[in-house]
Order: sequence, then C-alpha cells, then structure tokens
Amino acid sequence: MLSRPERNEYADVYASYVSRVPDGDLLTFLARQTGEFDPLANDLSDQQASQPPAPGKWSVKQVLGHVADSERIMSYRVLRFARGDKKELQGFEQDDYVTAGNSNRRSTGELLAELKSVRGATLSLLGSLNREDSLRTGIANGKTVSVRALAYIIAGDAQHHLELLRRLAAAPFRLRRSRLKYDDSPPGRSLLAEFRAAFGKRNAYLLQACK
Ligand code: NI
Repeated sequence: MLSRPERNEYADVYASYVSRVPDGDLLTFLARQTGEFDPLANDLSDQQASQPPAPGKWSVKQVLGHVADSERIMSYRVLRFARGDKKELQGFEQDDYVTAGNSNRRSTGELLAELKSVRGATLSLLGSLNREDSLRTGIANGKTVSVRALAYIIAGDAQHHLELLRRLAAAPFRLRRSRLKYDDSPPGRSLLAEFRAAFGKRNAYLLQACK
C-alpha cells in the first residue's frame, strides 16, 4: 500500500496537490477518479469543450489532454526512481505540451478514454511497487521527490483539475439562481440568449480561477 508521503518528500509547489488527496487507499481513489471527468465533459457540446473559457486558459479538452500527459510524465518519474535510477530528470513546460497536444482536434470521448487508459497503466505500475520502492527518491525538475509523493501528485493534479471543472459546471446554475431574485433579463429573451449569457459569465468566472 502506498502511504501518504511526509512533507519533506516533495517540493512546496506540490503541497496543495498532495493535500487534495483524501486519506485511505490511494489505488482505490485513483481507480475511481478518472470516471469523475465523464459527467463534467460529456455534458458539453463539442464546441463548448473546445473553447478556452478565457484568453490564455485551457479548454476542457485541453485540460483532459494535460491531465493525461502530466500523468505519463509523473509515472515515468515513478518508474525511474522506483527502479533505483539516480539520474536527474528534466522538467517540462505544461503549456507547450497543451499547445503541441492539439487536444481540441480530438473528441471528448476519445480524450476521456485515453485518460482511463493512461490511468490503467499508472495503476499497474503503482500496484506493483513494494514499500521500499515507494520510499525511493530521485531528482526531477531540480527537486528531490519520493516515489510515493509522485503517486500522490498524480492523484492531486487530476483532483485539482476536477475541482476546477466542477466549479465551471456549477457556475451557470449559480447565475440562474441569482436571476430568480434579480431578474434583469430583457423580456422575450430566448433560452439560447440565456445560455450565452450564462456561458459568458462562466468565462468571466474562470478568468479568476487558475487553469
Ligand atoms: Ni495540472
């Protein structure tokens, strides 16, 4: 079983990711987690899923592509360090990967399936490790990190993006609720116009959030 890493096993930048992972069996959590992207992405039209919510932000498809890419890189680090490889590993520029990944040209269904496939490989690797493997450390992106911390960072990054997508999905409903009290929409406004207004607000909302 992969136990929670100590605070000195990962850099400060990862603390918020690790803290997002609840106590309990990590592999069970990881096995369930990718399915939670389904309702958040499947409810969107292809155009909504491809559209950046604001300039410089990632679309829902790009988020899905990023989670898969990031997990591949973190899993690779797990493999190297768990096998006792002490060679230092380089970091990666996540925005460059999102641009080159062209996730907006792919379907949401394909991206969701890929995420589950990547997660399946991650689970096989993590499930094969013993305690000694999980405590090994290496240097990635200039910082020392343990194998079990990398496993928690994988779960924490996906959780971070799930939380952002949930906030994104909840925003129009919040707006709709506030309209019930302060109805300023012009008479005869169509459902489509309502939706556009809600989607616009949603973009503004995301502008304040991180990617
Ligand atoms: Ni991320």
